[in-house]
Amino acid sequence: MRVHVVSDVHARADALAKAGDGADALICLGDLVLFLDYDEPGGGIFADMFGEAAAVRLIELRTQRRFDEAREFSGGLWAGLGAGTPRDHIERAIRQQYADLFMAMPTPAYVTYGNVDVPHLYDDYVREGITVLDGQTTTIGGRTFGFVGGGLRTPMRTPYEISDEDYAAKVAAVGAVDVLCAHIPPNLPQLVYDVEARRLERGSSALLDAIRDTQPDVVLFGHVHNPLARRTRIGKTECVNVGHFRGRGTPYVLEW
Ligand SMILES: [Mn+2]
Repeated sequence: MRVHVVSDVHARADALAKAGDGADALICLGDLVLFLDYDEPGGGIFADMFGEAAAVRLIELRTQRRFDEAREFSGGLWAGLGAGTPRDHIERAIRQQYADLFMAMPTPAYVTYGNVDVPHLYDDYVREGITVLDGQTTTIGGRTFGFVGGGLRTPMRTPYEISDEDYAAKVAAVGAVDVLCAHIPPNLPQLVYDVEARRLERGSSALLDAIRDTQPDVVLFGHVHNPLARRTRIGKTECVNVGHFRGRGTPYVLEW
């Protein structure tokens, strides 16, 4: 059995279309949408709407952790759009990305949400052969897989951030599995520190506790685009950041 795993696709529909070549199934750990492109500020929904210079400015403010100023800056731009609410503008752009990505996605695919995803929009684009799982399990090639989507609260206020309590409830709902899949890493410093952004992203302590308690064979996640460590071991459990698919364009391979 060979499964290809991607995360942080961020609108790479071209590479996503080929990500299942040679695999029995595809797993996607979320972050399909590209809102702000930290690597190429001219890309993404924000730059499409307000231009590259505005995107550079917003990235600068966020990188300097000036989150209140960042919100004030982007709020002013949204207000200047005039007719229609900002929500309408951004939802149209996100819908276009989901339409392209779910069309390109190889099947069978098992998908969970990232912190920049908008779960309530999925129903309009998910098609035959694509299964969306969040706080749920499934069996792939005789092994049980658990999926925990979304991120935890941050000052960035990305669309799918939930409370630590709600996140822990999803981890508990998944329970003991062979392979545990999440968007964010277990909360270990070497897994949550981004060496490019030079900051700690949010990892989950509930995931970490569950790994220690239930010892899955493998834990797969993404979210941290340039982690200090790509993998680590917790007891007998191999923990792997499957990589920033937008940047790499190739999937992580899991075989058994
Ligand atoms: Mn991401």
